[in-house]
Formats: sequence, C-alpha cells, structure tokens
Amino acid sequence: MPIKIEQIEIREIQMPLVSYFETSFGRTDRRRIILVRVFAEGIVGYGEATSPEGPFYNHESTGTAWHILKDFIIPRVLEKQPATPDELTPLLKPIRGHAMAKAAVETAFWDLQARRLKRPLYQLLDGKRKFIDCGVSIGIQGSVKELLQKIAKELETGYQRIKIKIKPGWDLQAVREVRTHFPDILLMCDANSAYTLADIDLFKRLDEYHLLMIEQPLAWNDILDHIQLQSAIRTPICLDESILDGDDARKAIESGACRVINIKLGRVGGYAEAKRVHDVCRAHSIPVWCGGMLEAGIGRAHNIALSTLENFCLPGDVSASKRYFVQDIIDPPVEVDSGGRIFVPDGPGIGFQPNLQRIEAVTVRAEVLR
Ligand code: OSB
Ligand code: MG
Repeated sequence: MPIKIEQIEIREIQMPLVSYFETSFGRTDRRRIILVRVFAEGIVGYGEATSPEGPFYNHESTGTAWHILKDFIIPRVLEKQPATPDELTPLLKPIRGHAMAKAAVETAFWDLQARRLKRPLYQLLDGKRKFIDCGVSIGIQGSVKELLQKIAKELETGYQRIKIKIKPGWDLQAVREVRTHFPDILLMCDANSAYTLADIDLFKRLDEYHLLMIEQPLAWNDILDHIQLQSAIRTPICLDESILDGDDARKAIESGACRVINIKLGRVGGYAEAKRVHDVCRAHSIPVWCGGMLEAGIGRAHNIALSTLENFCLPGDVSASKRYFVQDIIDPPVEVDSGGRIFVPDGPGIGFQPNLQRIEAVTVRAEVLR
C-alpha cells in the first residue's frame, strides 16, 4: 500500500561517553550522532547513523553522513516516495559507498514499516530469538592492571564474552596477562587493521592463547592478505571493516580469508544487506555476531532487532546503555541481565520509546526536509 512520506528530519546530538573508548585508530570521548526521523501519515520511523566522528574506522564521519543524507539521500527519497524498505533499497544503490548514511534512513524505514503494521521489527525481519547473548568490547587501557579490573567488572555483571582492542605495543603482553588471570573465559581481540603480513609471527604466537577469534588484523579494505594469514594460524579470523556486502562475505569465505563475520548495520548499509551477509554466512556454516559502533539508544535498539536472526549464534558487542551514556535517548535504556542477555522487547517497531525531551536536550543542529 502506498504511503505519503511527508518529511524527514536529520538531527545531530552530542553526548559524552561515560569513559573514553580507545582503538588502534584513536580515542573517542564524546559521540556526535545523527538521528533520522521519517514522518509518514502520523507515524514516525527512527534511525541512527553509526558513523564515527572522524574517517578512521572507514571513510565515513558524522560530517560526511550529514552531507550525504541532506544533499543526496533524503531528496531522492522525498522525490521517489518509496512505500516500503524493499522499494527504498534500489533508490540508494546508485550512491556509491556511504553505507552508514544510507543505513540511517533504511533502518528508519524498517522501523516505520513495523509501526505501520503494529508489529515488532524483529518479527518483520524474521528474527527468531527472544533474547540475545551479549559480550563487551573493551578499549585500550592505560595499564594492564586497569584492563584486568575492567574485565573482572564486566564478567561480574554477567557478560558472556570479552573482546579487547589491540594495537602494536598493546597486544601479546595484554592477551597473555588476561589469559593468565581468566583462563576459561570466551576471549577475543580486535586490531582494527593495525597490522600487516610482516606481523605474522605475532599472530602465530597469539595462537597459544585459545582466542575465540582475532578480528580484522590486516587492512580495512583487504581480503587477499587475510587469506594468507588465516592459512598460517589456527585462531579463526573474523572480518569486520573488510565486509561491505554479501558478495564480500562470499568471496572472503570461499577464499578462506576468515571463519567468522561481524555484521554491522551501518557498515553494510542497512537490514537488506545485513540479511544478505547473514544468509551467505549461514549457507557456508559461518557464524556471525552483531558488532557495535558506540551507538545511542536508537542504533542499539536496531542492533538488538538484527541480533534475533538465526545465524547470530555468538555473543555480540551489543551491551547495556549505561556502559556508554549516563542517560540514553530511549526509555527504558538497554539493560542486560545477570546472565549477560538482553530480552527483546515486544512493542511495535524497535520496541523502545525515544525520549523526545532527552533528544531535544542533546541536539546541536536539526533540519527538516520536505
Ligand atoms: O571495530 O568493532 C569495532 C567501536 C567503534 C568503532 C569500531 C569498533 C568499535 C567497538 C565497540 O569495538 C563496540 C561497541 O561497544 O559498540
Ligand atoms: Mg571491529
């Protein structure tokens, strides 16, 4: 059934993180996040751009997402008036790259569609899980002692899997100490592309610590070198940055570049492509899990919906709101139980209520396009 899309709003909010988050590409202590609201016939769909502040994870940033949304994506959508997420996808295809900007609108369309049908979004996606299993991603710390303390606290809270960020100078020693203190936990590390094949000996040595996987050790846009690395080590490689769509997943799996894939809605441009990556992986018996980009509540709620799909069979990086923000922009905030699980809400759409007062209070700019 057709629907009139009356207006689309983009809004930048800024919120400090509870504590800084450091990766091999840099440190973040304040998030600049774009929220998208699609207004249609009295219903509003919500999306969030997961682009980081600067172009250091991939090429996108808060500023590029704003530009591409305002000057290209939203005018196109308003002109063409897609009635469903399925009609939206081909409209976005001619725009090369900028997946996170696209996903902000695409996920909002899915939320809108679910609210129109008065159904929870995860059901529309064919999600099967009633709860999702949660791990945490722990940034590079000032000292190994602080790292061990953080890990102990997260395990006490109930989180099922620990991921630590690594970079040259904060790798083998950190992993060794963590493994010594926590011999049996599900442990993995994420290099965010900080290494090259010249570091192959380091990865061979990491094989000793029975890591669940090593995430994105080599270049952000590489698949070929990862084939060589995977063939030289026992620990499974998980690709994050390198997998932008279902075809990338197929090529990486069939060539032996990885044995696990992390799916992020933003990185792949939304649910349609996330489902393709998911299905390719399932067809090859490759497990997937849901990654995170330090999302505020809207993006976090979308991650929960995505994580209900069948092949999300490893604990992901989706965790409680309070690990990131003193107050989130949704009610209730995302909470994790003592078994390290998030229960999937059964309300319409993303199932969490956007807190409009809170959103207004943290807004730094907003534009409505008609
Ligand atoms: O590589 O998974 C990553 C955060 C920002 C950019 C990239 C990554 C991450 C995380 C944090 O690991 C995941 C989260 O807690 O949201
Ligand atoms: Mg990663």
